[in-house]
Amino acid sequence: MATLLNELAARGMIAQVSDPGLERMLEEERFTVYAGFDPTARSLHLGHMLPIMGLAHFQRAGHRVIVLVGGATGMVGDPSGRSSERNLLSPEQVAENVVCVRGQLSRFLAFDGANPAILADNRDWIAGMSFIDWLRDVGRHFKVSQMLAKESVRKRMESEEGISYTEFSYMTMQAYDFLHLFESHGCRLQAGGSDQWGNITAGIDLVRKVRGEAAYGLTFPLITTAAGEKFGKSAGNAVWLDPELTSPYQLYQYWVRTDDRDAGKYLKYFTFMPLPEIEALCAEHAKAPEKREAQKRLAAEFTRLVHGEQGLARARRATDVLFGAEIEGWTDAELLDIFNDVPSARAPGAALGQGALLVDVLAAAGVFASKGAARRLIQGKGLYLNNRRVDSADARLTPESLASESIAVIRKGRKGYHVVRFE
Ligand code: YSA
Repeated sequence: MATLLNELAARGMIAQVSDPGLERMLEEERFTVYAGFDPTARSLHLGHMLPIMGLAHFQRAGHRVIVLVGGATGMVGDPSGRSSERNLLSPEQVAENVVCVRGQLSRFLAFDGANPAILADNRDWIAGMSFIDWLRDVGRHFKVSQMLAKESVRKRMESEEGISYTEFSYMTMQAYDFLHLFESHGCRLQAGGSDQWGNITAGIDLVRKVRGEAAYGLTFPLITTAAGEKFGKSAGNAVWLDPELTSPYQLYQYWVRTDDRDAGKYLKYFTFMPLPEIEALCAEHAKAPEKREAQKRLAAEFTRLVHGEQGLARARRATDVLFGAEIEGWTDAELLDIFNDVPSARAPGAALGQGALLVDVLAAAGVFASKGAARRLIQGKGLYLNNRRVDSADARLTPESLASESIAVIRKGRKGYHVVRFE
């Protein structure tokens, strides 16, 4: 049997460990491990999923897991991995984000059963401390020279903008969290992306100084794409876990578009598929990459993990529509999501009840330059209404011509989609 760290390493999920003895200790003792997430937005994004998957592996191996949402640290802003100062969020914004992020985190780990995970908020132990107490009880354990040597601070000190005292102090808060969780829950291990190394080691040092005991750290690699683009971005926008911000269909499509060079890596990171199964799938994929089997499996596994079986079914049904499946029984919102980048036109809703000629309406709406052009396409068997071929140039619209509350989808030829909104 592979050890937990062996398995994580084989999945490419380990960047650094603070102590080579950690692998053996994790086999011999049950550890409590934590990772933190700052509520900087109302949703987590794909990058956050690597530490979450990491924690899930720990939980599956029988260790106790704490997920921390940074109600206090989110008020300050972590300088790690950032080249410029953050805009401070308002207390109301942070509080609102905490609620949303907590809800998301609670879905990926087991919070009941024999080994339940714990959800913590550092606001609970930091917000009540006075500034004077903080400087006397926490601050005095930190040497400024060591703080300045951390990469997160050093990089910013070298930049023109520098670093504010606020962000400079961030690491003391995260270090104090580790000490607090050590004392309250016997937590001896902190995990996070590799940008968190400085904050994690600050906590390890604090536990040693204050308690004279050993604590450990482990980081996951920060994900970058083979093409050198920022991971988890689609056309410059973050891919979110909140279905209101990134629909299940968009999420599914993000993974389907994964570069062949990244597919195997992401299957290891973002699914619980056993490694031999991933290797077999990748071997099959290499024989016929154009089928995108590895990407499709990745998209399916991940969409199911985040949005459940129903969300996956919706994403797949939406994908089928783009490949020509008949379009019926959708909502306007769903269709606008699927066809978000195709031209759209408006037509009068009355045309449906009056049985207007399709060619007249399409020409008036600007989908065709003229009625003649529409007719010619129908005669050439190239016009589709809701992905059903229009067989007659005399076809008329009816209320049944709609695919949702107010939308009909027109297709010219194989891929020329237009959305027509009847209002
Ligand atoms: C941690 C511990 C505390 O006691 C208090 C607060 C924190 C939060 C931490 N300082 C932080 O700011 N984390 S984060 O909200 O920016 O990201 C959450 C986790 O996702 C971090 O471990 C981060 O390294 C990881 N992450 C984000 N994007 C990533 C990624 N990991 C891998 N690849 C990416 N692209």
